[in-house]
Amino acid sequence: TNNTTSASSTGGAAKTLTLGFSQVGSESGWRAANTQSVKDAAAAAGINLKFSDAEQKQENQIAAIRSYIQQKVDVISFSPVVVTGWDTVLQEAKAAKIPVILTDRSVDVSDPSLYVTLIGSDFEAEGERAAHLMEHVLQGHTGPVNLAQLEGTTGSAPAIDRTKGFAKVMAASDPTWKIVVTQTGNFTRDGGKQVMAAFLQSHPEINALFAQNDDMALGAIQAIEAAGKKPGVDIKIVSCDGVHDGFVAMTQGKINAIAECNPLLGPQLMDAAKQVAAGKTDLPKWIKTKESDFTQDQAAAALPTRKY
Ligand code: GYE
Repeated sequence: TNNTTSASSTGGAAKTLTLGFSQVGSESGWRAANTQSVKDAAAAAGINLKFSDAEQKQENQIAAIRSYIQQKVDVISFSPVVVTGWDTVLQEAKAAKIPVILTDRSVDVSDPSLYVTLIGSDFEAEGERAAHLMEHVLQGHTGPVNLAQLEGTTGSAPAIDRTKGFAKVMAASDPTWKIVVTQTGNFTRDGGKQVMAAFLQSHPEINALFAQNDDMALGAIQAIEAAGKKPGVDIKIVSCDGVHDGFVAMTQGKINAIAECNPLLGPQLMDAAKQVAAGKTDLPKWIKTKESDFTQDQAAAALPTRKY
């Protein structure tokens, strides 16, 4: 019989799936929670995870993906730092017959078959939700609203789409409300602090801030306090994410509202990786994350149950 020859490949436990994951970096609390979720979910699913941190640099992500191709991993996943510039390396993965799953951020590619699915949030909707939260926070306000905006990493899907969603709602809002200054803070606390300090110098009339993530809001709060103003009072603040420190700032009255963006994508990624490795090709092209809005009055009650 040929039992002996087939025993090594078909007998015993199923082959362990190897997933190569290229993370954006470690720029924010959101990212830290996302990384932890991916690592925990891989361990729980019995998936062999190869993990690398690209330090917010596209060339590092491309190098990591190429190395996963060389190592012949079963599935590649990455959270693309920016939307453009992926065609070549994704064609290489396709030629090597290694399926690619995007998490968190989308790409702009000419051939959609270069990735199986995107697991992540609707960032344009988050920008719209943030703008509606700003309207809520400014209810009853009289006089002009001079908004500052701290954008995320230039060219990244969340920065592009949150800017778009926020602007769309603002355009239909009170015509005296204006975005007077907008610049990237690269999704970091330090970036938020430095850029906000410069904004306060050049535009002392600012009385509202949309920070595209909590970390930039937290950095901006330091700059606002250093300038002798009260965050959440003199300058109303709305941000995205809903990480622990963002919630704490809400309970302190320093952030007025947060449009949540859920980083706990690990379990869905492991599920999708298993399906794809088993040959399933018809996953939904976009597996959308569910999330909520939070205002100051809800923060204290919600804080103990927050998972990140
Ligand atoms: O909002 C920010 C992080 O891509 C949704 O990246 C993610 C964003 C998140 O640095 O905090």
